[in-house]
Amino acid sequence: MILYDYFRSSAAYRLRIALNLKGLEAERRFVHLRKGEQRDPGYLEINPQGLVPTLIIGDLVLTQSLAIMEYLDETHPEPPLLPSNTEDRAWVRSIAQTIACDIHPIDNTRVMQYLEKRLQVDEAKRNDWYGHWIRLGFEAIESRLRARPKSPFAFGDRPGLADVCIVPQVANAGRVKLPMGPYPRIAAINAACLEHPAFAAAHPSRQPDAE
Ligand SMILES: N[C@@H](CCC(=O)N[C@@H](CS)C(=O)NCC(=O)O)C(=O)O
Repeated sequence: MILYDYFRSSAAYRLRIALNLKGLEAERRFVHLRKGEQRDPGYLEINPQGLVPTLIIGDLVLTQSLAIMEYLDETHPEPPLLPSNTEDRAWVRSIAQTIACDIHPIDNTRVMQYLEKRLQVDEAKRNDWYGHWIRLGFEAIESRLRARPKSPFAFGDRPGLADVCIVPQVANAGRVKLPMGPYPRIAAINAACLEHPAFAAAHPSRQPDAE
């Protein structure tokens, strides 16, 4: 199993956590996103979107962190990343997708670089943009978490797909010093997860390519 990774990539961070939760080890290949290595022809042959993560298992090339994590959950069911009940699975996926489909893509490296280089948006405005979309998503997630009984993790007593997406997104929020006060449930889940060894080992600062 080969993981194309970058320490600061929150999508790759999700997958690192999921692999750790499943007790799976991958050989790591690092793609330096700030140097533009994701657009090297060799990498584009592997992942034509020029994004990390990519997971290779034998002849199988897997892209898109949510799709990869669901694949891993089906092939390595223990411990499960999703609840057993259909309705609960839909709820957990909706939290994960709020982050992976609605917050993260608008704040992605290539979007931020487009704002900077093509549209000449200055750093303060770029940070405003970055924080704005996180706030909007976090408000919705906080409200959905509040509507459920309080639990250590997003859904129940063990971490799953929602937590795996929340923690890297909170790390991204920290990069623009977004105050977490308005999101006490998200902050508490993040704190609980950071104590968990699978999350701790996946932290960007603990990766071999960390700067
Ligand atoms: N939806 C994709 C997003 C992957 C993605 O956007 N990865 C970012 C890093 S977090 C990336 O490779 N960005 C490179 C770029 O924007 O040029 C997934 O969940 O895997």
